[in-house]
Amino acid sequence: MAILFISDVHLAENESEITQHFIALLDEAKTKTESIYILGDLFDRWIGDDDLQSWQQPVIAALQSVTQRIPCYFIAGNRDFLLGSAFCERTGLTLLQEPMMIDLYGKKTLLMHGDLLCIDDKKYQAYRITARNPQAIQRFLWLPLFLRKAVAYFARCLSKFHQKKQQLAILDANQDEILRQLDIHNADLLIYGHTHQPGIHWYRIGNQFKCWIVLGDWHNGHYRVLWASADRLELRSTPKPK
Ligand SMILES: [Mn+2]
Repeated sequence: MAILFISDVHLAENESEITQHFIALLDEAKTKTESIYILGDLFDRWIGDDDLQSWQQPVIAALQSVTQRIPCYFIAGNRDFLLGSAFCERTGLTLLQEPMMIDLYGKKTLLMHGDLLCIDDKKYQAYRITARNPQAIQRFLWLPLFLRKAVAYFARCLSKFHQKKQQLAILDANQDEILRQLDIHNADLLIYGHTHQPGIHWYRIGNQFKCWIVLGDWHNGHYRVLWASADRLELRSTPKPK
């Protein structure tokens, strides 16, 4: 058996191939895994559980079908942190807070979306504190849908503008922060996504090894997942990179 980790699928109405592949992956995982962890940015945009659209129906049905058999956990990303209890009740997803510690076949493992690790991007971290304030979220969700759509559109434009101005290194996870998080949670392994820089990293402290795994996104024609089993951790990409 295995445990499947995915993040940054960025499901969207105009990305039907990604949606199809995600549904097929859930179908495969149903029989080959014992649980699934989705570490954020499953949806490219989420402005409230009441904004259901017809293209999402097959995704909801696939999630329902999988959660009837195995647990499927969700940690919110920066794009879909407004995904709430109504959607989780409908689909059977279990919402987890971050950072979340789990026991992964005996390894003390810390799970995050990953944006919290990008501490060099001070403007983003300041925005994050404001945007994640429970009262601010409540006020936003009270707005009618058309206003929420407009706010989300402008926020996305500002974010794109901000990212263009920044050096890539500032938008990446900070290694000292990764090691600090591993240390304060006494974890052996950290799994996160967000930065779209998939890879497995090792770091030696004395005679101890710490490991962090960055999940990949699903764009540029590659569908990236992490299959974890008792004896191996494997980042898979479909199709295989050339
Ligand atoms: Mn993200």
